Amino acid sequence: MRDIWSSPETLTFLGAPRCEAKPEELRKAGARAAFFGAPVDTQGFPQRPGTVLGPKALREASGQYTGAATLEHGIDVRNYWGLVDCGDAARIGYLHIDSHLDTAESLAGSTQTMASPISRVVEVPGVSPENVVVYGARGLGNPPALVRRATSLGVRVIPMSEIIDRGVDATIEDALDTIWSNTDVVYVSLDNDALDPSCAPGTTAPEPGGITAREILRIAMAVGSRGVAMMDIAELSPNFDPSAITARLDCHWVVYVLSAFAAAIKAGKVASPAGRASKRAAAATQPARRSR
Ligand SMILES: [Mn+2]
Repeated sequence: MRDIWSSPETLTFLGAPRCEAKPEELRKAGARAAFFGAPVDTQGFPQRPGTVLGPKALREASGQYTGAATLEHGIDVRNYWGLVDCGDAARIGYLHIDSHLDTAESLAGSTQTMASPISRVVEVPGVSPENVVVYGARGLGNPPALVRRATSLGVRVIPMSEIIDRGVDATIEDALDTIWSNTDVVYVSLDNDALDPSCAPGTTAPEPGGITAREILRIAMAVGSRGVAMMDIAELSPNFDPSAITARLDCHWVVYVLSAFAAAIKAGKVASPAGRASKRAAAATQPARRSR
């Protein structure tokens, strides 16, 4: 049976040569026009999904013509415009480690608030709610309206209660499977209030009953072993932590993620994010000169 849902990797729009979507590459190719796919279904019309297949459909349809010149003008637009095909925009997975759902549409009239990251991230082109996970939600900071909104947005919530029941290893693997499902890259955000205040008191809204220091290092290794394109750390407030253990734990988070990522690249389990990183990655796996 013919596979109508996918097209060969080699199929490009109007048979145009492939080109990376970078200004220097486009200049080098002499391109004055480029085809660039954005295979996403937005949440604006959830009853009729399908636009995720649009770029492939255009490439397939264009392959049914022998040329690219109209009867009226007789100009081959591929040659005239130096047309190239830049492939598709990356689909992005997003892991949000936080005691808060952060699904508020707006706060006090503003849509860009500390309680709205999930509402905003699902609006980013290339991000589908089915690749968004909130991990570690708990406590009194999640009113029913925000719980309902998490459901209506279609993001996956793995609450702290589930992490306690099923364990860190099983739940973080589920989270990673979800954010990595048909995506090219992932973004991981760690809010310090996901952590238990006993190990991370230096944060704006400490909530009891959170992820322990041991558990977050375990999570870091799981995250790193799959690779990560972007990371951030939110809500680090050193003024609430005279012992400075929160910042030290955050340092560990970054180093453990990058270390597990480097080990996975070295073992051939994941691809290096860029060829130029290979030498640096190899250098970074040399034994550390000093430790404490
Ligand atoms: Mn939070």
